[in-house]
Amino acid sequence: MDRITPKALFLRRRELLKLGAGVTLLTSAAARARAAIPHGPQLPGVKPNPKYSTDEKKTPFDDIASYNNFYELGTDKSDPSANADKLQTRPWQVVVDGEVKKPRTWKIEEILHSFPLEERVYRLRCVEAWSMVIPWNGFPLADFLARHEPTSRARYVAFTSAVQPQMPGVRGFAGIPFPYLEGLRIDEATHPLALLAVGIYGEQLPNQDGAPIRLVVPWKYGFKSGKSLVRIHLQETQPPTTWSQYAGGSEYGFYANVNPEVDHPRWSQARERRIGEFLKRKTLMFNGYEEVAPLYAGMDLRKFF
Ligand SMILES: Nc1nc2c(c(=O)[nH]1)N[C@H]1C(S)=C(S)[C@@H](COP(=O)(O)O)O[C@H]1N2
Ligand SMILES: [Mo]
Repeated sequence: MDRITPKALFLRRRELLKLGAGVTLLTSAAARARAAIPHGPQLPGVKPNPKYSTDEKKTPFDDIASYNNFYELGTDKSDPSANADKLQTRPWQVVVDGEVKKPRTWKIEEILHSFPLEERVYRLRCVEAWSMVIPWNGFPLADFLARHEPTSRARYVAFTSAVQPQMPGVRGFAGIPFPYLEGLRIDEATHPLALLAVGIYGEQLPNQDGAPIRLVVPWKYGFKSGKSLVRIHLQETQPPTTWSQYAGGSEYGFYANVNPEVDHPRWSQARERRIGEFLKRKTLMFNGYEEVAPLYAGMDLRKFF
């Protein structure tokens, strides 16, 4: 056996320290939480939709499930995953009502059995100027709405997220009121890109990503995509939405289309940081989903931001 001299020990300690420093550098907040991020059950029968694919590198599962905005579970990025068990996802019901010929209260299991699941890889651009590339599993919102036969008076769709008393964020003052409310115009809601997601990477949505069912509207800032939905209400008038009421409506508009030319009052929207990348990249108009442009023909996107 080697005799370990004080000198050798010293060198080995130095090596270990160097190694330690390197590991610390590589260990992002997400990576540190990595080991602790549990995976949900696999979703059966998910078919990739090649129309909504991309060559871009997908954001790893652990980043998608540990760097979140979900104020009901806390306002720090790591709060929603840390408090994920404070969202109770069963039993779960989704009420669809308002301007529809067939209102219905769905059990989440009924929804999961009634709509074929696709995989769609979408960019997600948060208004805070970070982005991810996420392989969602879900089905078009248009298909879901059609089941309820919207009336001719259905011009808007209002989305309500769950409020549960044990959620840590809904008790104190998180800066916004709850329930979290979002809304779309009916032509936005029925655009083929608008998705109801129930999973990522072929697995049931992690709670922190909006289980058991959430909206995904990839050409709009992430805050338009309400999580953990309990009600979808079709109506004639534009619904109030959580962030568009913030700061007297001066900060976030109802439309919230990704637009590199319209800055947030407190920061630029021209560039974004893709999670996992160091250098910023240019933000694309409509987050790169230019096919939605006809929805806004004739509208001043600076006024209707
Ligand atoms: N109910 C609810 N939905 C929400 C939020 C929220 O705080 N509460 N945050 C929004 C914001 S700002 C973003 S960027 C996305 C983040 O989704 P992700 O955590 O799955 O990436 O969820 C959106 N949906
Ligand atoms: Mo966001």
